[in-house]
Order: sequence, then structure tokens, then C-alpha cells
Amino acid sequence: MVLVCWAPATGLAQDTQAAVPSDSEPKTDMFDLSKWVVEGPPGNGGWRISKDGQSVLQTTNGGPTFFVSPRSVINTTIRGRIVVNTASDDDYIGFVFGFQSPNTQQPDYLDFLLFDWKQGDQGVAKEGFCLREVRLAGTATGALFWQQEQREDVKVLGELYKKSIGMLSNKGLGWKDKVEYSFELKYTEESIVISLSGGQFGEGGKVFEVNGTFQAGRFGFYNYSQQSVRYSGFTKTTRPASSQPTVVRPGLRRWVFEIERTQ
Ligand SMILES: [Ca+2]
Ligand SMILES: [Ca+2]
Repeated sequence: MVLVCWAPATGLAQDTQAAVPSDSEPKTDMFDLSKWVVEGPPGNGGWRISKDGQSVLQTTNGGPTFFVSPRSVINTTIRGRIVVNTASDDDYIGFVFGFQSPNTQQPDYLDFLLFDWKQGDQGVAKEGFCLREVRLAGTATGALFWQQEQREDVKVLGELYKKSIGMLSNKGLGWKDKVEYSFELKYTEESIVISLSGGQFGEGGKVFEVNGTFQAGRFGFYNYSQQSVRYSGFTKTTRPASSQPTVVRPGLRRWVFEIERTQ
């Protein structure tokens, strides 16, 4: 089942925190970006890592490029900030996760989940968000990434474009120049929940909530034809498996929270 929604991000997360016993606090680790690697054709991206390893600036207006963690993650919550520090372009920024390839052993396989975000309409490329599961053997064409090409080996898990929701259309779904957004991904074996805040989204909300079966994989950043993109302060929060609460609140529906554990 696929759910695509826009809803306040408050409430559920707060309830989850309040229900967790003190001896099982979730553990948060900062990603050290100096250990990450560029995947895909090296010339497609220019990823400049800060000295402290806490941020990276992608400088190339080129083909699809990935900057990816060395280790796989699953059953975790990832948070961080993203900003485009230029007014000169309007293209794709985003994230990959469950990432298996491309890599040096399998440069021609594309196997990952992709969340992309375009600033403005440009021909067939639409302003807004798309979440896709890519499982492709062989050379990818630009159409796969540029126009959300429909094909057997790419499964669309969610789409949210400017024209699809009147509620927010006056503010736009595209990212704004020089505005920093906060990104959150809850990635588990059973679901994907992506939330954004900042800019026109204010305190923010869910962009996509998708149920399914997902596998561990590397997490990373994605740009296509967009330069001057800075990612910073990315963390991974994981809760011990033993601390998973099932909370019953009087008079309210029964919530069963997702499991977060280390792998
Ligand atoms: Ca453009
Ligand atoms: Ca461009």
C-alpha cells in the first residue's frame, strides 16, 4: 500500500519519545562525510567535503551523481540539512537509500531508492517530489532521471507535484534558492517516511509515507544538473530493538511504532 500525504509532523513523534523508557534512549551518531565516496561517473559531480567532515558542497551542474555512506543502514532515522546556495538553476537535488549500486564492482547496475526534488517545471521535468525504487541493469539514460521515465525496472512509490495539490500550490513545492531545509528519513524494513521542514513548509510535515518491504543499504546524497548544493549536520538515530513500545493511550487509537535497531 502506498500512502502519499502532507500532514503535520508534530504529535506522533512526540508521543513516541514520551513512551520510550529512559534506559533505552535512542542513540544518535553524526555521519563523518570524509568517509563517504562518490558513486556513478566521477565527472558528474564535484563533492567538496568540509575539514570537519560535517558538510559537503556539490559544485557541478552535470549528470546524475551520488555521494554515499560506506556502510548500510536500516531501521534508523536520518536527519540533516540541505540548501542550494545559488539562484542560477532549478534542477534536481535529493537523496538515495537502500543503495547497493552503482559502485566500482558494478558500475552499470543501478539499485537504490531515490527521493528527488526539483525546483521548477522544465518541459517534462516537474516541480516537486518523486520517490522511486530503481533496479536497473545496464546503462541508464538521462530520461530515467530527468522525466521520471516509466519503465519496468523503475517502480514509482510516490509522486507529489505542484499541480497535484491545490493546498500548497500557491507556495510551491520546489526548493527555494538559498533556503535551508531540514530533511528527515525514517527507513525501516517495513516503511519509508520522509519529512521536510523550513522555507515554505514552516514547521514541516510528511512528504511521503510508504509501506512495503525494504532492505539495508547505503545512504547518500543525489544531485542531477544542479550545482552549489550543501548538505550538513547529518545524523543517524537508532533505538535498541528491546525498547520498542506499543503504546495505548486512553480514548485514542492504538499506535504501534516502527522498529529502529542497529544492523
Ligand atoms: Ca534547469
Ligand atoms: Ca542544470
